[in-house]
Amino acid sequence: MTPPDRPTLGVGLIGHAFMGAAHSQAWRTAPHFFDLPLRPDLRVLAGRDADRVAEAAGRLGWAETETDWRRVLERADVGLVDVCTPGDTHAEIAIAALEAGKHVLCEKPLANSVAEAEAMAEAAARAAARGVRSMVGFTYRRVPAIGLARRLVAEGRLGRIRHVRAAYLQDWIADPAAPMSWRLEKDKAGSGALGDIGAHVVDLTQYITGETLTGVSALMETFVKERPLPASAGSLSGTAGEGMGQVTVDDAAVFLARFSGGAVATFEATRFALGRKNGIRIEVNGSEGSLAFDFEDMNVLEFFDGTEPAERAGFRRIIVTEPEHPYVAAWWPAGHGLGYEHGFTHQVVDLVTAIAKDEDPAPSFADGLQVQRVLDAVERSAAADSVWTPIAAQDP
Ligand code: SOE
Repeated sequence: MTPPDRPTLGVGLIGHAFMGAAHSQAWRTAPHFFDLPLRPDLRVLAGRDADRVAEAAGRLGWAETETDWRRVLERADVGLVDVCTPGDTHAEIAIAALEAGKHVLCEKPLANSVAEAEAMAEAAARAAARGVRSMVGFTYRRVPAIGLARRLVAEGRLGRIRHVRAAYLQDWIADPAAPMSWRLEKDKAGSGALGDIGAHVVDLTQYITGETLTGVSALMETFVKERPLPASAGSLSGTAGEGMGQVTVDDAAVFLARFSGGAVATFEATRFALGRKNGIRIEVNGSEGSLAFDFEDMNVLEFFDGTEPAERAGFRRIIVTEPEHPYVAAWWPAGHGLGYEHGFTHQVVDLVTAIAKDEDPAPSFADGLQVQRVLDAVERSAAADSVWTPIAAQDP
C-alpha cells in the first residue's frame, strides 16, 4: 500500500477501449497493493468523442477528460502520458509527449513501421538524457510464471538453449461474419495477427532466453479478405452492420527463426485457432532441461530437470503462486492465483519504480524497435517467398 505522503505522478491516458480499460485498472490498483515511490493520480483521460470519453472517465476512475491528446501534453499536472491508441498514432503522440518532457508508456507493437519505431527510439534516447523515461507495453513479461522462466534460464537450469516453440492463438475473427475493426486495417494497425499478438511471443521468447532473433523464414495468410462493416464497436470485435470492408492485414503468420545462441525456433500467431481464446504457448528445450508455459493456465510453469535420474525425472508443474515468485508477495496467499489484469498492474509498478529511481525502465523503446525489426523481417520474408520450396503436384 502506497502511503498517502508519497509525491504524486499525474497520469494522462490517451484511448479508452480495451487497452485503455486494462491500463486504467492498473493505475488504480497498483498503489493499493504495492508500496510505490510515487502515487499515481488518474488525472485526465483523452478520447475524440466528448460523450464517450466522459462516460469512460466516470467508469474507469479518471478525474477529467480531453478530446484532443495535444491538450494532455500541455497540462502541468500530467507527468506521464500513457498511449493506448491504434498503432498509426503511437509515433506522433509518443514523440510529442517525450519532447514535452512527459514520461511515456506506449502500447505494443511500438509502431507500425521500423522507420516510426526508429524515430521513437531516438526521441526516447534524447529524452532519457533529460531524465524523461519511456517503456513499451509488452505486459506479459510481468506474468509471474514468465518471470520464473527467465530466472531459471538465467540460472543455467536449462543449459544451452536448442529449441524454442512459440504460438499465440486466438479465435475472435474465425467467423467470417465477424465485423471489421481497426485491428484488421493495415494503415491503422501496421499488421494483423503478426504485430498484435506475434509481437508478444517474439518479445517473450527473447526475454525468457536472454537471446535475440537473428533471422526468419515466414508465411502469412489472410483467410477472410472481406468482412461486414461494424455497426458498433466491441472490446475486440463489435456487431456487424451494413456493407463490406477490405481486410488488409494477415489473419495468421508462421515463421521459422534462429536465436543468437544458435537455437532453432518456430513461431505461430493466429486469430483463427477455434477454441483458443488467448493461448500463449511457449516451450523452451535446453541441454539441461525444458520449460513449458500456456497462458490459459497462467499460474503454472512446467519444468523438466534433465539432470535428475531418468527413473524419477519428469515434467513438474510449478504452481507459481508462492511469495518467492515474481510480484506474488503483494497479492494473495499461495495457491490463490493471478489473472490477465495483474500483468498490467505489475507494468505500472516497474515503470513507476524506474521513474522514481531515475533509471530507464524495460522494455525500452529500443527493445520495441528491435521487435519491430523482427516483424518487418517476417513481412519481407513472407512477401519474397525466398526460401519457399514448392513440392511437385502428382496424380493420385
Ligand atoms: C487482441 O488480439 C489483444 O487484445 C492484443 O491486442 C493484446 O495485446 C493481448 O493482450 C490480448 O489480445
